[in-house]
This record gives sequence, structure tokens and C-alpha cells, in this order.
Amino acid sequence: MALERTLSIIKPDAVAKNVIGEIYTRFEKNGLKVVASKMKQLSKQEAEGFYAVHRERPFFNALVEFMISGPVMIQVLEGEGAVLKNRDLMGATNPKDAAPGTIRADFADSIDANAVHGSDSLENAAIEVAYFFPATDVYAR
Ligand code: RTP
Ligand code: MG
Repeated sequence: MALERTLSIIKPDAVAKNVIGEIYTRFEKNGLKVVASKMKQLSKQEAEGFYAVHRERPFFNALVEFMISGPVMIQVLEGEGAVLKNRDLMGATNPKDAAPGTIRADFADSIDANAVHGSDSLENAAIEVAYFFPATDVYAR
């Protein structure tokens, strides 16, 4: 497996629940290193741009409104097979379908308020990391 980087966002519901640390612990205990990190209140324009691939989907407006409803914690995770590993740790999009012990099973309330985002491919990871972090703000470790 190759060393990869992926973009992770702790969404407004999980930030409000005060579980940033618990989620970071899961990353760290599973071989993912935080190599960049910031808390941010997304503007509507930033959220729309980030989720542009979903623009035509029926849930797009609700998704954008939810993502700007409070601050989010944005991080770059680095590790062997980081993209898939993070997706495995997150669990299924709908927490009702998420396997026990996954972040969404433990912290998400609904398909909308589902605690975390994670890049879904290596190609999208590179695009998403660059969307939020200049290369100089990502630290090789
Ligand atoms: P994410 O992008 O946030 O990591 O989530 P994901 O890959 O598991 O799911 P995706 O298909 O990319 O959808 C992005 C977010 O939109 C919301 N969603 N709502 N009501 C619905 O049918 C529906 N489908 C998706 C979810 O909050 C999902 O995380
Ligand atoms: Mg997605």
C-alpha cells in the first residue's frame, strides 16, 4: 500500500457535540497522522464549491445549509492507504447502515448530520486538500 493523504472534515454536528478529540483519537489509533488542521466557519460559497459535484442532487441545498450551520474542523490525514482507511473508519453515509464501532455509528444522528466527511478517491483527495490548504500548510511527518 502507498502513503496517501486524504481530506477529512468533522461536520458542525460533531463539533457541537464536543467529540473532535474522540474522532482524532480514532485517526491516530488507526495509523493516520494529522498533517494539517484548522477550524473554520465555511461561507455558503465555500461549501457550494466544495460539494459542487452534488450540485444537481436533491439534497444539495440541505447539505450546504447544514455545512454552514456552525464551525467545522478540517484536517489532512496521512498514512498507508489513507483514503480507504478513513472511509472505513467513518462508516456508511447513513448512520443507520454504518457498522458498529465506526465514527458515524457512534456519533452521527442522521444522513444529513453525519459527523464526518472523507474524500472518496485519491484523485478527489488531492483536489479537496488543495481546496482548503496551500501546500505550505501541510506538514510531512
Ligand atoms: P461525505 O461526502 O460527506 O464524506 O459523505 P459520503 O461520501 O458518504 O456521501 P455523498 O454521497 O458524497 O454525499 C455527501 C453528503 O450529502 C448528504 N446526503 N444526503 N438525503 C440523502 O439522500 C443524502 N445523500 C447524501 C450526506 O450528509 C452526505 O454525507
Ligand atoms: Mg462524498
